[in-house]
Amino acid sequence: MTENDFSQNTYSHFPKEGKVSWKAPSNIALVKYWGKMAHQIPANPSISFTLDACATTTSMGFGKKEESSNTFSFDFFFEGKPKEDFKPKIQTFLERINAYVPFLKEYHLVIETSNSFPHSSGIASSASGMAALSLCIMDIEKQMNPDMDGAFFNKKASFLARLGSGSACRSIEGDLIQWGTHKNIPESSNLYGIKYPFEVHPVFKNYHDTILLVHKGQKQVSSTVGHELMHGHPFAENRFRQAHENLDALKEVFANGDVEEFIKIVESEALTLHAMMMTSMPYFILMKPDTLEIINKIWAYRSETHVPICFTLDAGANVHVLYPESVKEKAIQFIKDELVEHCEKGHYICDRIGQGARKIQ
Ligand code: 2P0
Repeated sequence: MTENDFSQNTYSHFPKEGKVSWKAPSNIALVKYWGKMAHQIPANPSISFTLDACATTTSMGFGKKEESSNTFSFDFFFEGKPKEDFKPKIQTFLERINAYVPFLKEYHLVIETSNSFPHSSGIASSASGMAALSLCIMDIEKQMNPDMDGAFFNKKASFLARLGSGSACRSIEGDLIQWGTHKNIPESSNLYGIKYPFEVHPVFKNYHDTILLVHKGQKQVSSTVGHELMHGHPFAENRFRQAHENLDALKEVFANGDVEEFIKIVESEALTLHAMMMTSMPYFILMKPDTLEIINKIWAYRSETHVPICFTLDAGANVHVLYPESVKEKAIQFIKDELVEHCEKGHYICDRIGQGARKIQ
């Protein structure tokens, strides 16, 4: 499919008013997206577990304007309060998607959104937020075009979400989502995320992700700046090639349930992401001393007990601790005994792999 497939709009009617609500989850990348080209095209393919507990709920009220208009008009509320400083990001998003959902300018929108996780927890809300917003928009479009099938609905929601925030395109469906063209993954696309099309062993079907909130402050580097730093980065080409290779290697790992190989790839991806930031110009260290303490304790625990628990990182100091269902009790005990002391105010979030966004009401 190409961009054009998303701009063929046939509307049978324009509802006068209504309201739609969606809850979309966050996701955690196993092979990381880091670096992009124009129009939110990723520099390399990525793959993620869709999460369950960390989610954004968004409702969108819509009322037809009296007269046709060439501007967007919307009110925005975050956790029940008007939030003016979020509006420019939404405005930019609406402008980017205008060609694909031209009906939006015909409506006044009231957008209300809230997160299941605490604000400023260092958990990115852009993925779940842009996914929930895109699903609301698609829900309205579906009212105008009731024949739209479910597969197209999800694809276009992912396509729109990507234009808001790259990783958001992986937050529409569950449970393992791949985004970005890869020669050995049929149907893979730079334009939207797809459900991973190959065999996945049951061990990877109910993985846990306990998110250790090491540092809840504002991120030192925004993801936009981070992606930018891959332009002209001395290791960029090798890194992008490595992401392709890791996706190839994961095919067998997922099929066989090879948790040991999974751990090697996932931890290496996390450290590579941070290595890219440490070797860019300007350079950054986003890990905190407690991040390293946690990593070292996970390694020591794994080598002593052979419990297959591992970590991954986002573009920040928090640590995602990943483990299969079969070792859940042991992992939680270890986290409580040894890792929680490294969390800010002892805070952490128990999450797990999820099945994707859902409509509310
Ligand atoms: C990922 N991250 O694959 C990578 C790994 C963070 C670390 O995608 O500029 O918010 O909105 O497209 O998606 C975070 O970047 O960036 C991200 P934009 P996004 O999840």
